Amino acid sequence: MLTLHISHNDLDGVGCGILIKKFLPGTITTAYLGYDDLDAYIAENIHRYDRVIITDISPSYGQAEMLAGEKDAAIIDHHASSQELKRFPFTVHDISKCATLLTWEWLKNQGFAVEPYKEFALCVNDVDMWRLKRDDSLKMSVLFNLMGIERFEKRFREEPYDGFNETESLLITLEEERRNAYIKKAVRNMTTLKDKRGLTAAVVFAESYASELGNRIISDGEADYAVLINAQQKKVSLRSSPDVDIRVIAEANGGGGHKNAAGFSMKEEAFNLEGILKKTGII
Ligand SMILES: [Mn+2]
Repeated sequence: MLTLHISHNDLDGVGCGILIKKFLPGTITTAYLGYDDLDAYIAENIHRYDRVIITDISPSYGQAEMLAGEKDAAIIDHHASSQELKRFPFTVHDISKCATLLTWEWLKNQGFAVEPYKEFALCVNDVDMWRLKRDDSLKMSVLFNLMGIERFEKRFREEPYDGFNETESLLITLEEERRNAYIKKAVRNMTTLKDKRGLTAAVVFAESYASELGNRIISDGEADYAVLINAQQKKVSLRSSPDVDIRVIAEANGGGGHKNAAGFSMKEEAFNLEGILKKTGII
């Protein structure tokens, strides 16, 4: 049986990949994708596989309908934007848990011996759902960003998570020090303003550590939400306090996410490079 596993290219998505590859029998090909690439990838690739499993990311309704008609399929997701896919019997959808934890439960329900991976799944859940009740979950995220998808996947397929080893701990410490210095500097250069809705927005330019920076700004309580602009990649990340819905801003700009954590790519006209060049007299 040839299985195509498609997952999101972040920690939670790769956590799903680790569990699926570790426990499901047969030949499994995993592709880690961003939200924008999914439908085209499915259309181009599924004819070569007997089964398709999609985790932490969801196809369009039409694409899911097509899968329901012709493939052995499973979709495991927790994003509110894919709620409507719940009506397909092969969909596991629960916004209260991360996709890695949902995948862990899905495998457990099928009788796979996933118990040694419970801590890993709970740790990913803690950081992906921004619970931050554990002191190792942000460190897990740091390690993921340092190692990259392939090395991280290999590491945790080979051995379940039972604390970090000495080398991992050192890497994490060095990275945390660098991150804290970066965040301090970014916050110092933050602009706080009132938006159209009368909410306080904190705007920061940041190429790195957007999630951590957003989280810091929100937990400091100085703004209702944070706008983190990555000028290099023309991406905007949004983080908000629990009672403020910033997904509406992301969706109005063609992006998506959750109520308190969302993002979008800036269109050319929104990122006014020409304006900057003109105002500086370069052109
Ligand atoms: Mn997720």
